[in-house]
Amino acid sequence: MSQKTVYRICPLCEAGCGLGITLSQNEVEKVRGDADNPMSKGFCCPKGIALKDLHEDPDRLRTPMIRENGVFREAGWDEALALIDRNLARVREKNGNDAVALYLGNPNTHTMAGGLFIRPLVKSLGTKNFYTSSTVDQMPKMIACGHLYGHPMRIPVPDIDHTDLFVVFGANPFVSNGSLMTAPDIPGRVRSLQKRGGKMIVIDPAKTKTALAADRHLFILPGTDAFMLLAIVNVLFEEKRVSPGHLADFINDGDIDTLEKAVSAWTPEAAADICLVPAADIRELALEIASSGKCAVYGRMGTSTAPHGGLSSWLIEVINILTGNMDRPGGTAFARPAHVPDGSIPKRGFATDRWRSRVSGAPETAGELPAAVLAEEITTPGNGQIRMLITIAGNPVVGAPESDRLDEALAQLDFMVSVDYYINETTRRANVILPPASIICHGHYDFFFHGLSVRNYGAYSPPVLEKGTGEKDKWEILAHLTLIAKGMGAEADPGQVAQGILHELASGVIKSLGGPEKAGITEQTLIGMLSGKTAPERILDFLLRIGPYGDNFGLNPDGINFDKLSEFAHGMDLGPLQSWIEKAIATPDNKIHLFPLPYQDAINRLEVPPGHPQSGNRGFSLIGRRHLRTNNSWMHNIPALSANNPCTLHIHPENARALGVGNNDMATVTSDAGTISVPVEITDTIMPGVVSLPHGWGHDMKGSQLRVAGKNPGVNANRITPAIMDPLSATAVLNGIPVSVAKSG
Ligand SMILES: Nc1nc2c(c(=O)[nH]1)N[C@H]1C(S)=C(S)[C@@H](COP(=O)(O)OP(=O)(O)OC[C@H]3O[C@@H](n4cnc5c(=O)[nH]c(N)nc54)[C@H](O)[C@@H]3O)O[C@H]1N2
Ligand SMILES: Nc1nc2c(c(=O)[nH]1)N[C@H]1C(S)=C(S)[C@@H](COP(=O)(O)OP(=O)(O)OC[C@H]3O[C@@H](n4cnc5c(=O)[nH]c(N)nc54)[C@H](O)[C@@H]3O)O[C@H]1N2
Ligand code: SF4
Ligand SMILES: [Mo]
Repeated sequence: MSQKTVYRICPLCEAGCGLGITLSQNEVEKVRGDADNPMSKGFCCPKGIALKDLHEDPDRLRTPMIRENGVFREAGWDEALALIDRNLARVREKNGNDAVALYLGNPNTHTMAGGLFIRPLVKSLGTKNFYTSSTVDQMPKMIACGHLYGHPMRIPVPDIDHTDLFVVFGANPFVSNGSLMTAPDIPGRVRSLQKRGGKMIVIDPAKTKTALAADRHLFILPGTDAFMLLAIVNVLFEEKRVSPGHLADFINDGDIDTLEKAVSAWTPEAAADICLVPAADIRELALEIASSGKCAVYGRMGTSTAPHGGLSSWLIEVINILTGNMDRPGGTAFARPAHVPDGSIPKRGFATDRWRSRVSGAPETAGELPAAVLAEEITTPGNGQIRMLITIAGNPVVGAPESDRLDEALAQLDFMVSVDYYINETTRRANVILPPASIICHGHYDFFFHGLSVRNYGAYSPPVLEKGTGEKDKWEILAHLTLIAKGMGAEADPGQVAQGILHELASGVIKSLGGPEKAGITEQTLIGMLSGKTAPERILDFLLRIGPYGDNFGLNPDGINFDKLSEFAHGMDLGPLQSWIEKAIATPDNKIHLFPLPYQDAINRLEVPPGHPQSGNRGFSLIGRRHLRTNNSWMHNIPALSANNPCTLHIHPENARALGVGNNDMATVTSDAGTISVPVEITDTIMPGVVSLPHGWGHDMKGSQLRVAGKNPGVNANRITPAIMDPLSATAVLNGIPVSVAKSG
């Protein structure tokens, strides 16, 4: 039998490992790590291997589904799209554009369709009710970077391959494989760091796999990182170790003085009481950061989706800036991906709170309203109430706070559409589900994660297999929805949306050259020069050609384009991270806005969080936990990934003894939002007074059609997550939640 191996980037998580996929006829034989991929060098994880199982999963939808009288039936695309068209028009006519909400989940960032075709859809829906998983995730970092550097996606990445000191606050990249840091094989990269004499220090309320591999691990009480980070800044000033180096030209002196005053009260001693990190350890860490030639301070979920997440995410940047480590090889730096032309980010100035949510007045951030208010916006009557919801690659019933309330809210909608592979906890509420073709039948280019890569890198992966007859690519589905939202009907050709994107790009180029006469070229000629079979490929070709390494439509013959990139089956290494702030900075005045007003106010208002003993919490502080074989909520239908269900409550032996609970006993965990029951797992890897639960479980909801996941459902942690937000970023607080724990009766 004829066998061949094709190469592609894994689209499941931010690491973007190279995979070799062996095909025989039209079947996937096996998946393994691609040893020739310059970024991942053969590394991959069990989820990447499971791409075969995802592709073959009998529960994965192959045709649109329509729900009638509570039961789903298969439908054709024409019927499904026409039904959406009629209902969208009906709801908008009666209730206005804001009555239609859009929720985008995490996997959108892992598809070309998500990178290219979401923007036109959002524009054509014209609704203020735009939600994404960013507000249960990295929004605090986006907002901090928006203020500091001018754009929410100008996020510096730790140069883990060249740093001497890697300081990790609230992240577990040995398990998550890294986030806002595309670096396949973190364990290998950390080993190299240690081999060259460098160190990793981890600050986390749990002794995670990452913490176990670290040179030092400091336990910290959940939700108190902002206090410790303020103390680090305080020490930098006190010990005269503020030394921004080349960044000094980009910072106003006044900002540094104001900052020095603002942190003056936050000595390590003051912070130690709150964080339970000894003052000497905080001081030592601050001095190590200052003394290490090349240091990268990094923070993820534990610093963003925790109390004061906005402040912590900003303070991490501040420390990297004050020590001159930002925009420096070996410190943190902006990646320079091949598809983002230098200077293409408009220097408009950054602001949040440009509008507010209708019911509780939560601020807009980066054009979005927070996922934590979605439920109340659906259930609260009045002008602007959400009556229809479109979810795309999202499972907010599991991923967002107060899940029970959100689930009940979805049941009250007039109409709901989901673009998804499965009938799961969220999509079971949809009237129509539109499934994209299998994950390996799409071409792949990481529009988001090449911009967060620890090395500049580009890879295009063509579809591994042709999509099945009658299946649609994700971009086509999004384009159909866009045209429907534009009032052009269910039958309009999705290619029009792609043409629109290409024309917009071409007209931008011609405008930058002083108009068609001066440029001596038309939009049509530029578009006519493009390669690529599919619309996403042609748009990618355009972006690559005008990008920083591009062939500039032939003006730079050595540069790259889609055809050249495609020749590199394992992707193209574009070199290590560089210092290039002069070009990368996106603020209107080309300065780093070090200490924006909202952060000044936040420091003035700073209070010990509700989950803290000093706030009167006599119970526990609940945090989250990820496991290697999970990917948020959506891969538990793969037997190889869900056999050992890790959905247990981690609790310290001392606490377990006091409560009289043993391993595998059921415990009830109660917060302001509700109560759940979950098996206990006693471990001294968790700090006393803290308990942890993984999220993404709870697959036993009536109507879900996940046969494997349903057998081993676990419990949905967000049933007890209250809808509380960090005020700076409107991001949900998922860690540091006050709970009581008791042995189940
Ligand atoms: N296997 C697997 N990989 C994944 C995912 C998955 O579900 N499974 N999800 C992907 C996604 S969408 C994302 S966003 C990334 C997330 O990537 P990470 O942020 O690296 O992953 P987490 O496991 O959430 O790590 C957060 C850490 O913060 C700690 N923590 C909790 N509260 C606090 C606190 O208040 N302070 C401090 N300092 N630490 C705290 C937790 O103990 C935990 O170790 O992972 C991605 N990769
Ligand atoms: N308590 C707690 N809650 C959390 C977190 C936590 O740490 N603790 N983490 C948060 C984080 S970081 C995130 S990112 C969110 C994730 O929350 P969401 O992004 O809302 O949901 P996921 O669980 O990632 O589910 C993704 C959905 O997309 C579908 N899907 C997968 N691939 C594709 C595709 O290519 N196209 C389409 N159309 N659909 C696809 C899947 O079937 C699934 O229904 O959860 C958040 N919730
Ligand atoms: S680490 Fe992430 S990108 Fe790599 S194989 Fe696993 S899921 Fe895929
Ligand atoms: Mo995430």
